Amino acid sequence: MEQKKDKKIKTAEKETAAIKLPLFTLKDLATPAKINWCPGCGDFGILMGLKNAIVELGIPQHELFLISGIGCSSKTPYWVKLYGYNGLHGRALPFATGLKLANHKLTVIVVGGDGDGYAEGGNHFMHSCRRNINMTYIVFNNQVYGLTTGQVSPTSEKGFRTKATPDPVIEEPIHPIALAIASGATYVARGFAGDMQHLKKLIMDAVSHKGFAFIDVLQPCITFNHLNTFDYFKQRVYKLEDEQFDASNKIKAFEKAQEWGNKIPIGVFYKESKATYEEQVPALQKQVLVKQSLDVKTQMENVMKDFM
Ligand SMILES: Cc1ncc(C[n+]2csc(CCOP(=O)(O)OP(=O)(O)O)c2C)c(N)n1
Ligand code: SF4
Repeated sequence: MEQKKDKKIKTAEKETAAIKLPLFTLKDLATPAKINWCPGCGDFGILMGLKNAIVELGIPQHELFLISGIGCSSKTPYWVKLYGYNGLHGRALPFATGLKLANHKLTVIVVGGDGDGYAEGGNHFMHSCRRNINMTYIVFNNQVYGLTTGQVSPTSEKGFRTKATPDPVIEEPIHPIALAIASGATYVARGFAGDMQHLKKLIMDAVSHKGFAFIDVLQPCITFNHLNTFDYFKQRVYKLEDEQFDASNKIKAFEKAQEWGNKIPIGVFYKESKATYEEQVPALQKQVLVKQSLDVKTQMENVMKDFM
């Protein structure tokens, strides 16, 4: 009788151990700051996708760092309880690079708008892709400058006009997916703010990827972009995984990246396994930089000797 009871207790203990409880819940990621995006903005879907992905990934909060530039989308770090930094317009990626070099064990997620990432920060985007720094970059692409009330951005479509930019755009937009592939990013995907579950999975996949992971997210700005709306995208988006797209083929990925119009693909365009930047920096192989002791005196003496 006693033996049977022991066996039952042990089985129950084993079952309890097998259930993987989340380290924290969505509630733990809440901050006291009030969200001031326009009600109905696409940014909300991305925020929920991001928070759900963070909970499901189960990376401890103190090992995660959320970095942004300036813009409506760049306010995201205020509303997710992690280490965070709301930086300068267009300069989120250089800050993230510095942080990764100082402590490459941190999981770094960078967020911001299409103006921030493809205009003011366009140069940094290209070089972060080719360096293959192990971080995730999520661009909230609403094809307009939201925070500054509706100027056109590098992804605004030809013919697009806003109250702030009444003359129609005469330039061709850039193709962020094609640009990222051509620049050497090792994970390139597109999500849609109106499909939170799909976006959550992309974010989890991107954060788990070793190397520079980039997700361009279609994010309707309901206040300043009356062309690329939720309905516009709902009628056009389809999932690459539904057509068994081969994301290991760079040429095919590049070809697919050109598709924009009546049909807009979302999902993973390209994925490749390659050494990261951090793995190739000799000084980082022993220990994270912040934990290495600095013999400042000897180093300064050596620098002075070089100049003498
Ligand atoms: C160096 C610099 N240039 C311009 C600005 C003004 N500015 C602030 S946010 C912004 C654009 C925001 O658009 P986007 O990055 O697309 O983000 P959204 O607001 O649409 O999320 C601009 C031009 C600035 N703060 N700093
Ligand atoms: S201006 Fe546009 S992007 Fe900014 S919060 Fe409002 S709807 Fe969102």
